[in-house]
Amino acid sequence: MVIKKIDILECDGPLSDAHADSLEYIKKRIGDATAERILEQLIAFQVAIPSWALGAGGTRFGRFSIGGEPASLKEKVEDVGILHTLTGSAAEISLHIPWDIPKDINAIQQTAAELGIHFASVNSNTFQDHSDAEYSYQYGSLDHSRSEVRKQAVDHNKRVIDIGKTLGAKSLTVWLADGANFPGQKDFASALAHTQKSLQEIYAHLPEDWKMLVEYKPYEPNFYSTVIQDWGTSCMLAESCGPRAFTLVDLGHHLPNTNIEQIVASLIYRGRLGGFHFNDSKYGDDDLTVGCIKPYALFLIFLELVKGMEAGYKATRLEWMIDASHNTKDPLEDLLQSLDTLMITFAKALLLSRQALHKAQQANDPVMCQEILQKAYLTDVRPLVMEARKRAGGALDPVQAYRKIGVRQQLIKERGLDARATGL
Ligand SMILES: [Mn+2]
Repeated sequence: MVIKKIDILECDGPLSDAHADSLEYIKKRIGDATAERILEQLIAFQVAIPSWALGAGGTRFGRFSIGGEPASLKEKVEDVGILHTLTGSAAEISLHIPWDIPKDINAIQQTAAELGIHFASVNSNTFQDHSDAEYSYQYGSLDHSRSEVRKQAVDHNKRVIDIGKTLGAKSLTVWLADGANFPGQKDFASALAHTQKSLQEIYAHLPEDWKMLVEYKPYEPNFYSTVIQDWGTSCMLAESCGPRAFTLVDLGHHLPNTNIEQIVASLIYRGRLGGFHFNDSKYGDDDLTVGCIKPYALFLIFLELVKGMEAGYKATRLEWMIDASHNTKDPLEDLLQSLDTLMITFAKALLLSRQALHKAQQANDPVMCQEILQKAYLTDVRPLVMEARKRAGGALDPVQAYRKIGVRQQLIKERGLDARATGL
């Protein structure tokens, strides 16, 4: 299904006057030049959609299909096309291998090109057994005690790089489930040493213009220990590989109340922040809609990101990705909400007066520091986000347009009620 421009304009029609008034109001408050500066950066802001988040996610207790799910990679790319058409900010798709191995590279590239979609980081998967593999990953992959299992996992990562190359991707994301469920089960040091050596072998296979992103997670699916448990371990491993290895921060991969914005600042300081998996959580790796639980924490994270970017942090083009799972919402509607929140939060961070904050910090004036943060955070920047979408050809209100156009009903008609996305 392809959304027509005329349909979007029809949905925008009744909202246009109110939008023009709101835009004029905020422009008066923050000034035309600031508004235009923020609009420019919002229009350029592109987020990668994960290929595994376009169908119903489910939990270990069950899975509820939503109908019209994308059953092939082509349909997944088309779904990202729908999101991009409605928002102008989802020009990338991040693939999961082996869930999404392209069968016809040329055809998939053509579909993506027609929709203006690029291939972002490719994700390897050694957290489940592959049907064509000789060895099981039940007790680990890159960290495994047996060298033949480690070799199989390293070879899988090399293959993922090779597939990504044919699609024009420029990075590999590695997330390991490796760890232990019980005390005494694994030798910590040798598991870490094996992981480091395996990552170095994968890194050696990277093309010159590629980078490797190493994701960390404190627990789950192993509940006692995880080999790459935190940002420090990830950073240490990245540094042991070389200049094109970086840490990837997944917001849900932290213990409750972790100061993620400080982690971001430390990684930028070290030149090792490579990318993000955005989501939100209440308790653990809940993979909920971005900003639905802790919007202020997200704002503080964006402040550090914007500070780094404004200070010229260019160790790599930061990769912005969403990593979410949907059990009760239509995945496409949920992703539209996440994209909207990311744009809103980015705009607020861009609005903050960096100079004023620096001055207040130097003067050791915590009251004024907080005033400056609140002023930016409490400004309603939605008219700027709507305007950015409008200028990029998207809809003023993407969720409303999605429903008015009847996208899900149309997808169910085209693909059937039983269509099921690949994944776990
Ligand atoms: Mn992730």
